[in-house]
Amino acid sequence: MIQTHYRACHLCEAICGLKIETQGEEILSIKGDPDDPLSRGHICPKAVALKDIHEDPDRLRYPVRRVTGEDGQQQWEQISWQEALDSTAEGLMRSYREHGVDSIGVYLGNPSVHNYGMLTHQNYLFRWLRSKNRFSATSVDQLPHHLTSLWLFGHKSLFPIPDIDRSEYFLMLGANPLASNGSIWTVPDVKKRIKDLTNRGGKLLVVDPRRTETAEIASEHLSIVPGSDALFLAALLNTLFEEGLTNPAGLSEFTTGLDEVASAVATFTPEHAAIHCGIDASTIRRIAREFAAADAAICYGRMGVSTQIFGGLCQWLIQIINIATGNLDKEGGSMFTLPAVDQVPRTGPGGFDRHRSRVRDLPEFDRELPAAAMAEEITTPGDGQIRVMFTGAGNPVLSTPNGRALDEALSQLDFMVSLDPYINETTRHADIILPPTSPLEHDHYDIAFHINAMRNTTRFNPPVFEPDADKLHDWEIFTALGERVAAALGEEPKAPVSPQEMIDVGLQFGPYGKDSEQDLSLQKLRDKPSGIDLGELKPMLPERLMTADKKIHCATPQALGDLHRLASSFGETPVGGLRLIGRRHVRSNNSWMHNYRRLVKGKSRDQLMVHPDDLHALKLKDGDQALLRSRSGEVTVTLLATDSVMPGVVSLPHGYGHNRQGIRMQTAVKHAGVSCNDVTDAAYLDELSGNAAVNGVPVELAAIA
Ligand SMILES: Nc1nc2c(c(=O)[nH]1)N[C@H]1C(S)=C(S)[C@@H](COP(=O)(O)OP(=O)(O)OC[C@H]3O[C@@H](n4cnc5c(=O)[nH]c(N)nc54)[C@H](O)[C@@H]3O)O[C@H]1N2
Ligand SMILES: Nc1nc2c(c(=O)[nH]1)N[C@H]1C(S)=C(S)[C@@H](COP(=O)(O)OP(=O)(O)OC[C@H]3O[C@@H](n4cnc5c(=O)[nH]c(N)nc54)[C@H](O)[C@@H]3O)O[C@H]1N2
Ligand code: SF4
Ligand SMILES: [Mo]
Repeated sequence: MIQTHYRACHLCEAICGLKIETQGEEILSIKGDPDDPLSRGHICPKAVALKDIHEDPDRLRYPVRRVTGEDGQQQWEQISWQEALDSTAEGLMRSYREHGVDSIGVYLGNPSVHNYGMLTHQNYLFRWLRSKNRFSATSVDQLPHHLTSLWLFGHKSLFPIPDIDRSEYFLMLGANPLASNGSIWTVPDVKKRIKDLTNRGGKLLVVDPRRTETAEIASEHLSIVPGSDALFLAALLNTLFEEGLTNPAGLSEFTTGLDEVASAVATFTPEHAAIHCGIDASTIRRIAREFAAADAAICYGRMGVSTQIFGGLCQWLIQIINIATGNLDKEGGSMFTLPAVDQVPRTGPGGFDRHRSRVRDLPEFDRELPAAAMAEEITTPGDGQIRVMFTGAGNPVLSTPNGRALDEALSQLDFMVSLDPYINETTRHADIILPPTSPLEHDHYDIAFHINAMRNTTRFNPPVFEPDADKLHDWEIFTALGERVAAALGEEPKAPVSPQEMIDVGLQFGPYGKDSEQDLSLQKLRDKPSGIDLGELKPMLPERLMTADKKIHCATPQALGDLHRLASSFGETPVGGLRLIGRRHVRSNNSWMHNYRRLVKGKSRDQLMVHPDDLHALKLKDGDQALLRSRSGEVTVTLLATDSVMPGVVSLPHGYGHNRQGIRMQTAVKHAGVSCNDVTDAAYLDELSGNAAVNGVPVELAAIA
């Protein structure tokens, strides 16, 4: 019998609705669900990979333990769940007892945010292990967004979301939604939405060192020197104040500090920015005027402006521009969501710099230290040294700066455990790997991404396949480990409640719950598997603010202080040199989607893009192999000549580098590429936030001798 299942895709932030047909254990087809009120039938090529993930013979079905065979080679032996969980708890507790709780390091990666059971249940374990040495992909990613939201709006998750469908002018920096499908901006079908914007006479202006897929369909593209965006943004703001173009309108009633910001940016002239950005002063002034003149405008920036040396300042300046022009909380501007399961009032606002890393004195955010500090915290002896690692849904060897150093550091640990379905660059160092059920074997609710969505909707989906009795979900693994650790500590474990029960409570007591017309509950969502529309975003300030006095205080001391660092970093002459940036491709996803034949087929996509003028100057040519080196490392790359990158800029995607010993991902190994993070530098980061600067890294390119 053919069955139809409805399911949201969990692979990226667009959370597209899918219609999946199955017969018995077989997946017959995966298509877009036209009835999903958010994605309206849109999907990208990655959706079909859900079948490949589910069926992948390399995906672990049972826990494994690393052993040394008679030939001296590393091997993996299958063990029972009982043994795997007991040994894991023992390994963690041994270090806890002998060296204290901070000897346990934790790294959680990106898919943990796309898998709601991991979000709801990680604390079943970590509430017993309150180590200072916690890390996640946040600090190689969106940390500056959290900080800006905490400082300006009082909560780390109150993100202003571009209301593209009602906008007139969109200034986009360092984002390529045509490849990424949007980030901190859940916007399925973004290409059509951009086309609709320009067709109705609106404008999209993309600021990016590369003429990306998004730049190609934009109204205008401006190349910018990597790492100089904060100067550009400060100059925009300078012009807005200088020319009397600011108008916070209704926001004025609950906003303070814009005058202080105006004086702080008074020296950041367009002429000064032009020296470093590669965008002339008159263009900067024109953009400021266009932005101010538009009825509704959006300033938005993503990875390219977050993961660079002024990431924190860039994100803060972006929101100040939205506020100063009255485009925050306005239809067609940047707005706040009201999700059905609303984390904002239920979770802590987040905190910053309450403790620092032991070796380099880097600030924590939300009880996590910068991932760039992980390797040194493992290798530097002393009190609080990490001796044991727990990784979950992460591959930091490929995804964090100077991954080589981390790769080596992980091999020095006393014990390591990974909650992960694959033996990859990171998990190959584990003593035990705990593989969860396949994504299609568990239910799904998006806790994280509805808060970033350009429309309020909600959907819950039951599993497509029932897992065998001897499989565990990620959340069950956390619960089972938590029970064991609690027992070892002589504590009473928390009684397990399933993720779906938590969602049911969240829905019923949320903004569309019992006390509202919608009266949402899990049952209501089950009855509408394509999701329920909760309407377009609405103005919600000042009520939605989580600041103590319900005001936005623009004169953030940390950001104003960082303007001094900005000024002193850029003098009167251009910095020069070659800069490395990253890129994404729609058929790939971070480090873990190269094992699916349908996604990797076709031309290779891991070359280093170089401008023909730079190639000529270096006496290199398209297709050559060359050495790409930085202060921290060197890789051999294949060159791709293209004028889509500006001169002085080279681009290499991250997430490759599968040619290491002991990886069990047959297809990925055949499309190995090199890891961009073997060249990025753990010491090169945004001093304000601690976020890694994986973009704009100073590099050299040389012929192979
Ligand atoms: N140079 C450079 N570096 C970057 C970036 C960049 O642009 N340039 N981007 C950064 C960004 S934005 C991010 S988010 C990070 C990503 O960095 P990470 O989160 O560290 O890495 P991923 O590649 O997402 O690896 C995901 C891991 O989770 C596993 N996994 C997949 N699904 C599940 C699941 O359901 N449960 C469990 N338990 N495991 C699962 C996979 O097997 C894989 O091991 O990389 C960052 N690094
Ligand atoms: N297909 C696919 N989709 C994905 C992912 C993926 O790996 N593949 N990863 C997902 C994740 S985890 C995330 S966080 C999002 C990221 O989503 P996006 O941020 O939209 O994606 P990126 O392609 O990293 O875009 C960053 C852009 O910044 C530019 N850039 C680099 N340096 C600078 C700079 O100094 N200034 C400016 N102005 N621009 C700069 C780059 O050229 C690039 O075009 O994508 C998500 N979606
Ligand atoms: S854009 Fe592609 S990967 Fe992202 S949610 Fe939609 S179908 Fe999945
Ligand atoms: Mo990310």
